[in-house]
Amino acid sequence: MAKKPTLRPEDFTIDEAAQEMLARAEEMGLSTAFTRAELMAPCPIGNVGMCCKHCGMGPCRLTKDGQTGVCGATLDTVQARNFIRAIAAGSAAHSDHGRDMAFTLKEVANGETEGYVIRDVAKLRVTAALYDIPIEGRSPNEIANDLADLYIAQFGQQRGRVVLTKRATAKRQKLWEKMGVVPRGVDREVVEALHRTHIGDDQDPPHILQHGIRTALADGWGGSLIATDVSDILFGTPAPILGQANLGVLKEDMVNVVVHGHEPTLSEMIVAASQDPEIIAYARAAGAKGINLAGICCTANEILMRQGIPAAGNFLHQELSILTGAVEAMVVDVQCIMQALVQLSTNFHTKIITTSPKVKIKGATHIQFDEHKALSIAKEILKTAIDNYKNRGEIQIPQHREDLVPGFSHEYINYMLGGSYRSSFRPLNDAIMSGRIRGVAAIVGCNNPRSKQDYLHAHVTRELLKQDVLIVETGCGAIASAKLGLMLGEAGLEEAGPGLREICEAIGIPPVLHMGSCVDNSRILTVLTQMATEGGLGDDIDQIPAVGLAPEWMSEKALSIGAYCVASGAYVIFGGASPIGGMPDRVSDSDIVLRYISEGWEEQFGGKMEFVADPDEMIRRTLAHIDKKRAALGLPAYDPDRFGRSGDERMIQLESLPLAQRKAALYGAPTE
Ligand code: NFS
Repeated sequence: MAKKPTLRPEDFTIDEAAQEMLARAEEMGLSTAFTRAELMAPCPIGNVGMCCKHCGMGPCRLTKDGQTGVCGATLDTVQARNFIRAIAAGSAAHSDHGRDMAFTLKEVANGETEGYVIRDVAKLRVTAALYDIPIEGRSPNEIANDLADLYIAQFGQQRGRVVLTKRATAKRQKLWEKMGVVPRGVDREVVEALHRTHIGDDQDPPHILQHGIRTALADGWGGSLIATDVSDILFGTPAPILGQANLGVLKEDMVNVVVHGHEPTLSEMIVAASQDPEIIAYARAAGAKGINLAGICCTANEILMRQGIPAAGNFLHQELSILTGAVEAMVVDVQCIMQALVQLSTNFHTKIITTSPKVKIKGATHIQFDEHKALSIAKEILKTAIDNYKNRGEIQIPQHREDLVPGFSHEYINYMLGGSYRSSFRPLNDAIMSGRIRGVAAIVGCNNPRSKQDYLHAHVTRELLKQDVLIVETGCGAIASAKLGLMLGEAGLEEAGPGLREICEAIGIPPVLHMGSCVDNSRILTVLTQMATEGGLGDDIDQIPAVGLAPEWMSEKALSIGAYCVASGAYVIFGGASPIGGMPDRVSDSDIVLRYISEGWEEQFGGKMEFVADPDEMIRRTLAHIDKKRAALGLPAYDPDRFGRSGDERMIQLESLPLAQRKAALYGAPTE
């Protein structure tokens, strides 16, 4: 008899909306990633990187001391190969997204597209000037044409260096040159990673891993940064805007269209089409009040931070949104899209519409997106969704949603700290130097049904907030905090330590800053670089009291992000199992690679990568690292009692006291 899931919805997720939908799935006898994960134990050998399946002589499972593959490959070679193949796939995914954006910019500049314009001319000019592209007296289209050519060239470039790497600190660039890891061209590094890991090639683990760094740098300081730059230029650099998150954003009386995936070229056009009077009239004629758009995964982040379009949820919410029965169409492009959506949708009226020339799913409706006819295609997609409204069956929309303020691009953070004329990172650096802010943590990455949805994100975020750590977030981690209400000033502030709270109140920001999608981890690199160049926190990223965490990671993109952050000088902690963890208790030396990417990489790059399953241990290591970096900079040790006595919270407490006591508390006991 087939095994049945035994876990309850509350074991699978901390999100009440998700629990409600999982209960509905159970009632209807439908499987989800949550139940499939329970029933499918991961292969214990592949799970820890001890299986080589790169040629037809295997797969070789190396589970005994000294055992090698048929070709003689040792366990550390196999693990290093597996690891950099994952980095290469992640780097390829981000970078291909960046490439698509660069081509769209070129087509927009040439007037070949339908519906797009260059919305952020200021960012276009600033970005072009970084590469000495002439800007004075030239039209935005002329500048954009040159910038697009330069960016497109970075992918196929064979020699030299990816030009965006010059945006790192001077010290970091020199280190990369010394270590031989400056990426030459984005595609070249990914191809070389595949070549080197083919049977009979690179068989020296540190040498293999060094190329993993180079491939990841081609992502972080190449493909991803290009994706962020061009998205901002075409669709606007994000600034704070009010938004909402969770399944409760779906509307009972409207045509619900969920956009899911990654590239804003599609989702932005669907936003534009949904506001077209012709489409609104079409929806009304179908008996709905209008069209309601919502996002899933990083596409959600893209349109949330630029347009305030609500996020229906993060990665594990994709199936749950269909389970509401209220989604007329789920429109997908690339990455993080579960094949299970199509099968699940057959139990409802929901249409799964694929749009990318790169992604089709058996059984889905394919309406191929093309930038040249973007608006027309977006309208066609919406009409397909509207036509489907009449087919709705019984719906159940969980009434859970939270407000948030996303949109903290590095440009906005710079501006908010000093205004238009004095914009700088000085106040942030000062707050860290004084100890009001203990340090910074970037909490990013996916959901993974192998751990309770959002629990690790939430726990780590909340505990670090209490310790006066300023949090920046992207990707599905950001949506987790958004659903918990941590990204709205007052709500989030209640959870922040006193010093952090004081700073957030003074500047008027939430203590958890939403910085965008996963490719926008490039924004975090930019912020850290600006902090390093501002002065007072050393002269490179590895000196800043900052840590990156991906508590619920699952995608290869996350590994690429982790590797480029390490190469940029950051300490990166992944939650859950290590893909190269080995079985150190059974097979000696099966953790050589794991130790190398921690101790070895730290020696070389000042950053290190670790996999830590226990969330409290993640927090402990984060704080220890931050304090170590503070001490190395000669900053005062963090003291939670020193600050937080001038913030709003303090004033509210004092208001309840009689005047004399209030004065004494504020100014000290009067001296006679
Ligand atoms: Ni990042 Fe975005 Fe989410 Fe993970 Fe997937 S959506 S690119 S990979 S699951 S954070």
